Amino acid sequence: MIRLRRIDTVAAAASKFAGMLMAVLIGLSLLGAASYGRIRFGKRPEAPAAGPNATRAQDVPQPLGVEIPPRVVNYTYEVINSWPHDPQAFTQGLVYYQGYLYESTGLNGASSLRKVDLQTGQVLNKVDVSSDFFAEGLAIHNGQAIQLTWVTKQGFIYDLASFGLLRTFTYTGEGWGLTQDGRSLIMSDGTDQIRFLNPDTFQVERAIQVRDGSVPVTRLNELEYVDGEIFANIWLTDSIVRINPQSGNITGWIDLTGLLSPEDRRGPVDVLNGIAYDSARSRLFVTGKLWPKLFEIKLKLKRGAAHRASS
Ligand SMILES: [Ca+2]
Repeated sequence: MIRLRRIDTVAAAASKFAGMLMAVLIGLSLLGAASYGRIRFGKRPEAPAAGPNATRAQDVPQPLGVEIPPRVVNYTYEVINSWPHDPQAFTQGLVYYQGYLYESTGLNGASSLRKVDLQTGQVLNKVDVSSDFFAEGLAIHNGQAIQLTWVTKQGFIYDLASFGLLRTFTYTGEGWGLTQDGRSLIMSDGTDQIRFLNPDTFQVERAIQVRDGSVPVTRLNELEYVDGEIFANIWLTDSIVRINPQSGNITGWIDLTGLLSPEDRRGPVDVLNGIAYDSARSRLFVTGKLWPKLFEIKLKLKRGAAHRASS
């Protein structure tokens, strides 16, 4: 009995010790969890300012150091209107401004700046660019038309009303697309980079690298600033991407496959290129190089598998 009691006592002591140990362990683990939680959630990076379609799972705890990419929305289109477009115009820049289209056309010997009537496609004013240059992107800023050239690192500034050449400017790299956000000129150069230039000095203020998730997206061509986002044609594709101008993140892919009908492709048409936006009436215009038509389109959500730059 004594032996049994002793065993009971030892068992009771062991049980008591185990209970205390458990309490200590639980306490330590609670402290650890609280500390870990502060590191894990307290240092979660803030989401950058994003476009209307970029959302982040703000309320869902994310693993330490892992950025959740913005949601990329896929769009198709609906044609609202179509109008004639000069099939000789190798469109490299397109702008809608105060009731008219302005267009920059490329190719050495065929480059020009044009003022175009939207509904008839009639060229109302035109100035030819020297055959030494292959004209590219076009933006209108402060009553002036600003035109890039492809590989000659020289841009032209025209008076918008007279099309008189006011001056030239230079830049580094290639010139592809050009638009403006009211403050800066926004320029693509065929890479995944978009540069923001001071419109008076043409100095680079900042640059963004365009990414679909973590995948760089290159060949960004004609540009348009649309309600706080940058739209860009991807050269050699039927796609336009929507880009967050702060982060460079792609927020949407617009698939324009089939926009130009087989009948309209009888001539020597080239690729989709040319985006213009009528901000007053929220009208989005698109065309292509040597396309016989220009379209007003409306974006529609696309069902099905997500398009990623890596696919
Ligand atoms: Ca444009």
